[in-house]
Amino acid sequence: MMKRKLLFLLFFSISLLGVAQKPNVIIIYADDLGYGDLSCYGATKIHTPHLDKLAKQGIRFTNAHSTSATCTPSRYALMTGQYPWRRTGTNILPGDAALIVPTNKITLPKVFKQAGYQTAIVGKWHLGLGEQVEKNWNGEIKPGPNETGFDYSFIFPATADRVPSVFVENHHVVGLDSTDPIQVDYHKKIGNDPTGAEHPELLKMKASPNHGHNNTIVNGIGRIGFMSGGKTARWTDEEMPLTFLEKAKTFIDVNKSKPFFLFYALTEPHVPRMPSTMFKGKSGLGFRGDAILQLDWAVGEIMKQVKATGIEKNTIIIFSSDNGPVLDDGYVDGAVTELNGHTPNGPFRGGKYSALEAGTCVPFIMNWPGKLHSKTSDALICQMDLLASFASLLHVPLADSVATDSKNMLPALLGKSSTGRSELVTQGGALSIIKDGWKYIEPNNGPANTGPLLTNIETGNAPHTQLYHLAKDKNESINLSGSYPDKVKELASLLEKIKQNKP
Ligand code: NG6
Ligand code: CA
Repeated sequence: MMKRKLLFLLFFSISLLGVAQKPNVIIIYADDLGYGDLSCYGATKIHTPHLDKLAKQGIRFTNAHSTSATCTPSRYALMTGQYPWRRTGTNILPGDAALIVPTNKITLPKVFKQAGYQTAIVGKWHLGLGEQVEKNWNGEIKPGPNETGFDYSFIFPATADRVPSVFVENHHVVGLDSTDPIQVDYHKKIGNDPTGAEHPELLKMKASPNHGHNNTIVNGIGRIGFMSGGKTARWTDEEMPLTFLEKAKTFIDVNKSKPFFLFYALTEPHVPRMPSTMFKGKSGLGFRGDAILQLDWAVGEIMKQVKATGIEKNTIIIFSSDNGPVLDDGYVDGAVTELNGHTPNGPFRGGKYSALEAGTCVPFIMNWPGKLHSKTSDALICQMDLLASFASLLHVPLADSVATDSKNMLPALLGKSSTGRSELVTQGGALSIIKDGWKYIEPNNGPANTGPLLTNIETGNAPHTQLYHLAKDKNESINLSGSYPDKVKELASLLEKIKQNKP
């Protein structure tokens, strides 16, 4: 009898220990940060000491990708472990869109929940809210992040340049005065608020011509979409990083003795770039550079908080970006005129919106003090793989039919293997496939450039076949499709199979 009790106690304490040892996981996800935007990725005109430290202590990946060259599809894939282009309606969403993440399927935060974690998202969401476009912003707004796996959410609904320009905590707009209800419309003006088009003299930052961004003015900045009401709830852009940081730090502190997963989705350096006063003018590269310094500072503050709460050794911090860089994305903010030789693309061609490498090849840092050795890894990995990788780390079983595009890359993520995925499909306007250091871009009839009147980025679109030997030609400058017809055939047919879900 005694023996059985002792054995039970032993097992009980081992299992408790097991729980206590599960690492906390923080994913810090930048918005529109390019491969070349950090000094640890080769930037010389801008200095990002906190991210450099994070990278130096951990693994710096040089061949890590978002699935897509814009925000919504990349975030959809990160959440669901599925290629976003398998489903329609996963492109850049308006601010009033309905939720596009299924509530009845596995998601990245649900993997953590199944392993007993507390989960939270703080920051940008951009995956829709509610059952439909027409919704009451003044009541309970659901489903949203809380229905897709997050115990706690403090978000803004879409992008910083889209209305409604308010924070939503769990299911409610923060700081809303019920006598001044919010209304949102993406087709026509609503209420009496001035718009950027009618009253450009009221703007503190001009909208670029041709882009739009001239609907309702919030905090002196013209937005995409119209809103009325909610005056007390509207955000001040300059305060946004501090607000998100405070929420993230509090979540870490409150949950320091449990395993937790925090998705800290920064707004920088997405437009409108309106940094806090302490960063305005600091980079010498205009507000885009200042926003990058601000982002680096926030990462440093999170590292400090992790240390201060005594959980540094047991906390994984992952840093990445949802898509590549863009300079003029809608506002006259100095990003183009004050670039000063900075190269957000790093060694790549293209950028945000592009099928070329700068669209999806982004910084990716994995930090786990005490567990990982300082290393640079060329393994081909994708953010979408985090779902299967953490399921493996935490022994959460995944049925064969779920999150099928997510691959377990744990050995690569932990630096135990330099081998990554056998292939990856990336999405700009066109789809591409990368395999064994080669890249094939599907022929398509889209424009070759987004145009000098807009973002002025090479899209990678071409009506003919493109094949690049990325391993030797990161810049995708020599199209080898004529010389390697067999390679073209192999990659085109593999892409077709993956599209039909039969890899
Ligand atoms: C584009 C917007 C751009 C930005 C982007 C979304 C125009 C002309 N441009 O449509 O400013 O909001 O959508 O960016 O409207 S993302 O990073 O969230 O994908
Ligand atoms: Ca983005």
